[in-house]
Amino acid sequence: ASGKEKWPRGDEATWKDGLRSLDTGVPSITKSIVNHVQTSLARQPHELDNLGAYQATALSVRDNLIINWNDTQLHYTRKAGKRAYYLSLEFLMGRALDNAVLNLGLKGAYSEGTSKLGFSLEDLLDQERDAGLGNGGLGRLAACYLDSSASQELPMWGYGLRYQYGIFQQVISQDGQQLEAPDPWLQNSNPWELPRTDVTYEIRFYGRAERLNDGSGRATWSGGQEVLAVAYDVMIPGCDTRNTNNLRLWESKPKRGFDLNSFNAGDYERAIESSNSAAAITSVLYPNDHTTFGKELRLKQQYFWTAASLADIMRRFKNLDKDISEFPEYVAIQLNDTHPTLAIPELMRILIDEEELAWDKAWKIVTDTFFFTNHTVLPEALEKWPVPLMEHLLPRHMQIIFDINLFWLQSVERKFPGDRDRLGRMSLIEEGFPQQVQMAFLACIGSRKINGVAELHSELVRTTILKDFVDYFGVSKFSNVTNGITPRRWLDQCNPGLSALISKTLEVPKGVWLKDLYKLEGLLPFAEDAAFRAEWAAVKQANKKRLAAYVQTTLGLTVKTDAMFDVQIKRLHEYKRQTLNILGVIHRYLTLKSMTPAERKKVTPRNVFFAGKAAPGYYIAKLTIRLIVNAARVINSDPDTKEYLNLFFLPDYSVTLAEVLIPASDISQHISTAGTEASGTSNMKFCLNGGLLLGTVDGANIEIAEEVGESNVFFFGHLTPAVEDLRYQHVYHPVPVEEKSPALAHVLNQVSAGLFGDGGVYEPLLNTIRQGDYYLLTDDFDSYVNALKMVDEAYEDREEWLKKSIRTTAKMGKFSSDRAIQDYAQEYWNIESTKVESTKVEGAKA
Ligand code: T68
Repeated sequence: ASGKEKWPRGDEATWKDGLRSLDTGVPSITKSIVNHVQTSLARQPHELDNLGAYQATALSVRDNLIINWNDTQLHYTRKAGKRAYYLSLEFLMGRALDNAVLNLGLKGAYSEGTSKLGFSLEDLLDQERDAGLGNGGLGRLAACYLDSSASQELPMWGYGLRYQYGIFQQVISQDGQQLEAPDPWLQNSNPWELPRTDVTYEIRFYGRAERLNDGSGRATWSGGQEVLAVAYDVMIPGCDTRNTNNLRLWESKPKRGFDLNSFNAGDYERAIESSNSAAAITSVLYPNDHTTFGKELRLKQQYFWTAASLADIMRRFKNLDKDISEFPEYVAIQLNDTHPTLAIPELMRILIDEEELAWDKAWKIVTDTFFFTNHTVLPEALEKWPVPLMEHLLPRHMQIIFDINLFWLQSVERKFPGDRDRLGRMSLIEEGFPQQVQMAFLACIGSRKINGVAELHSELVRTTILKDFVDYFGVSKFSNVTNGITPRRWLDQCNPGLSALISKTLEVPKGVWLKDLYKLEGLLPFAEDAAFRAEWAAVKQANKKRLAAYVQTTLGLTVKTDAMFDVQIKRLHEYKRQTLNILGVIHRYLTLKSMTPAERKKVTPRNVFFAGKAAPGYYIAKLTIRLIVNAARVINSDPDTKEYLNLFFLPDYSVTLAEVLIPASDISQHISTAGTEASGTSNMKFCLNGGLLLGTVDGANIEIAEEVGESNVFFFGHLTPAVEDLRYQHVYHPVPVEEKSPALAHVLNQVSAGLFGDGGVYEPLLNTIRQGDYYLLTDDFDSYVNALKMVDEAYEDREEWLKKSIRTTAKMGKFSSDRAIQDYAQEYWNIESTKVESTKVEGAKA
């Protein structure tokens, strides 16, 4: 920072004297906390509770973040280099305080400071509500990438929506059913955001689009509804650096508080209606993953957010005073799935209608700017929007999409003359009643590169959903970036015991290995060291006790901590096959029941944990939860078996709950039907924490096995190439479950017969297996049960198991999101790291 800016007014020395520097020492930290109690919160010290103390502490930490954030933004502006923007409808951030003090390197100081004031920092951390602005993997991936972008000192911003209500809270009813309650996460005010009431944009919906018909291709768009987008900035601190990136979230507001015309006419209802509908746009996160619903409000969210973000990006670019043709040299935009695809026609609209560029010039800029990540090949998850809906809501964009499609099909025709089938398959507009816009196709042709999120998945993208597009563009446009996770939250923060043991063993400060995760390989030789294995085991044991304490307080159930901890936590979905797991548990229960007491004594005791939410309208997924909960009641209270098998469904899964579950696991399950889970990211989190993996040959499981060695993972089930044929057989040559897997048939019959209460309740779930069996449970059940047996046997050899656990952690370097974000930065965005120097704020007191 060269400090060339002029001081706008007044006495420079007085200004500089007033500037604050970071609070890093305990005395300045306590002083700042007390200040916030007194002024920001207007509370009396003697009546301060944990919540108040959390808020004051958070505000104090925030002051530090703002200083770094401000310097970072100034630094990026002065650099005037290329920036990347990550557009995601979901950012599943979880809690911020622990992450912030750890990344700032101030956890010790804050802990000492709060304890001087009579509060334990750990209690205060527990006061924070999760920012649950996402459904699952896709949203959490975006959050990990933010952490890595700041830690890697990359000039990247996130853009998303500031939902009033995040992912719903899950409540389990008496009879085991999921109920949903709203998540008013902003209720106690949110110290981690900065409202920027000065950063606003007007966003239009509906109205009329009229082509000028002057040969320019331009059009005007007018009338309709206009709403206001207001920016809220969330500071993203990097680890062991001052670089603090920005996550900008948009809130919708009515442009005017009241529609005065209606108000004057006495129509009060209508007057507030316009303000209601504007506020509704960002009121709630859609809780459906892997399905599309075609709801108008969802499309409104998508346009509102992409239009506000692009307007903001364009304004920042214009400040650089460059020719518009240079836009892609200063801006890279990553589309997180197809949700932000409207950014493509929106940028075309800006370039053509506002900047008055010719079509080809505009299209070149667009296709040099965008990059697109696909997260699923499941057909029901591929976004399509009805043409009539889009025409109504976004008339100008629909025109532009038709124009894009016209030019596109013309060029396909030139490349493959006379191939009518191909033209039909590749059209952006799918024929039907109504016609629909295929968003993945639009994202594909409007982007410079397309990637999947693990090797197998990227290959499936190339050979299935986008095969024709690979034929057209050539394969180099389609590549892979295997997902990653941030080792800050997913090791150092959630498992401080293991983090400390690793630092001690590697003899390097954690700031070093946390930012170069391949350093974990240094643990490999220690797998052979019995004393080290004992320390490793002690950390795992402490984490199991922490989870057991959590279950005791929340569910009132006692967890035996000397048993194996077997965990499956993720969104409930048929393709993820929680049903396979629960049927496996029931099989184990029935087997135990059939044993003599002496035989049972040889069985490895096991605790099975489930957690996860089902989309509110997903009936079969909800039935699976009900079966798990009701099976748990029966199994946990059976005196014959309760020494050997216990089952827990932990309600209201969240990032924060994952932070307790993951470090405690001995084995975790990632058992999707082969070819259906694009990557999975919790598999990486478990392995990083020394949990072993039981899984199918799918997604990133494959690459984890490549890294840690197949002898350290438990694989089972059919492989991807077999899936299509097996599905065909289920439909055209069905074989009864009794013949294919007598063991499974027995389990299904016991559930039907009412082992866990009225069997009729579960018939629809059981019938998905008996008929059609799209996710191939019958085909994989026996091999699954066999794999579980292998896990039992391996667990019995205590020392060998610990070696596997250590080797697994040691080989997780590849799965740091730092590696992934550098892949994007170098291979896609062409942006460079730029460090904010550790100088104090210019002129500020030391
Ligand atoms: C997940 N996708 C993939 N989608 O399922 C998972 N979808 O394999 C992968 O590891 C992860 O993305 C990160 O790449 C999702 O999480 C959604 O949540 C979602 C939400 C709305 C609409 C569609």
